[in-house]
Amino acid sequence: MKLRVLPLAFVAVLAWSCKEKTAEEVKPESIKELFAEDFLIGTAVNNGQINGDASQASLIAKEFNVLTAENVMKSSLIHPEEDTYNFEMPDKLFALAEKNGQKVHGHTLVWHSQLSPFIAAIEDSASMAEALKAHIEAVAGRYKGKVYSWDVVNEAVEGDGSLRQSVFLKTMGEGYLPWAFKMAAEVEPDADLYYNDYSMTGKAKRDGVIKMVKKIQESGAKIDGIGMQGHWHMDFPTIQEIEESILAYSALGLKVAITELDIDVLPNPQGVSGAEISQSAELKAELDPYTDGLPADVSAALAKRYADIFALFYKHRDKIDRVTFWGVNDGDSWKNGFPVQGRTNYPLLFDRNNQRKEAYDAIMKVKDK
Ligand code: 9MR
Repeated sequence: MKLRVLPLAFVAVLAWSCKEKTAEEVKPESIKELFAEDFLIGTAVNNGQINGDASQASLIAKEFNVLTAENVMKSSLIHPEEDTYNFEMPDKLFALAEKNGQKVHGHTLVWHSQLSPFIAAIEDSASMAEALKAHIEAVAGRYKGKVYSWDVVNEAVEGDGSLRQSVFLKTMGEGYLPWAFKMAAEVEPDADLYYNDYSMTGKAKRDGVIKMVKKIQESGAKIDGIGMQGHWHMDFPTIQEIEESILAYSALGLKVAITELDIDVLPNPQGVSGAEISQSAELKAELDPYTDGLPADVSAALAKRYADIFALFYKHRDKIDRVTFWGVNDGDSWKNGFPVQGRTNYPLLFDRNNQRKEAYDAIMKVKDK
């Protein structure tokens, strides 16, 4: 009797341990692996990270498969004067991405903010076209064949759906929009070309963006995608508003990317939403409640919010090409300074010591359901 039981128990243990091993082997070990078949997972990188800051280098390589320069490819930095280009940091970004086997998303070619002062001062259409052409040729041209996708135009639509009264609109009229996409496609025909903006879930703005994009499409210009900056909050936009927007943009026949994702956990000063950098509010204690750490209930609520959002992204994985976080850890985030300077915010997946947060673990379970 004893002789029969022993081998059976041994076989059972062996079978169990083999099964465990197989399950472990296929278990994704990073967020980019989890969604490898679904969409790219990206992050914005700052100067320290581009320079290879050792405290985050392996995390960035492990978790993300596409990088965006948080600042160094914006015109005031990469092209501060008419005949001056600063390619040192962007070149380093491309080298880092190559070393890590990551793609690069280019941000951004035509944007009213962080705009080179000499372009901001232009007053006539011909000079503006000439300056933007030179800018696009130099910047997109330098990285031709190395960029996965470009934000060609950034933040050209207001909350009410009207076109922003930017220096581009004032000098060139609304024709600057299709013109910019045509110019980008001439210089870099192989990258996906995006229109990127914040507050993309508001009805009026969404309608305005769709109207504008249709005109770009009707002009024959190449446009491949819509970037929805995800500078969102705990209770808005709703999952339904995000879903309706993904569907509406996708219905244009374009890819959708969730760009610049972060979830603000702090009280929102009245009248501020989106990422209108010109807005600001005064620092008051009640607007900065978590200076000593994120309370457990808020951490759990943030984890649920991220899980709900990623469940939606996963549901629409056939429409979504990329999800990019706007920063790696909470300490890096621009949200510590906007719209109130000097707050302690917790919008990302890694804490100030680069440790995974509850929100990270919640996202890693999204596909189990
Ligand atoms: O995160 C960026 C921050 O470091 C800069 O100070 C800021 C200046 O405008 O730009 C931030 O990134 C913005 C992005 O380029 C475009 N969408 C809104 C983002 C947050 O302001």
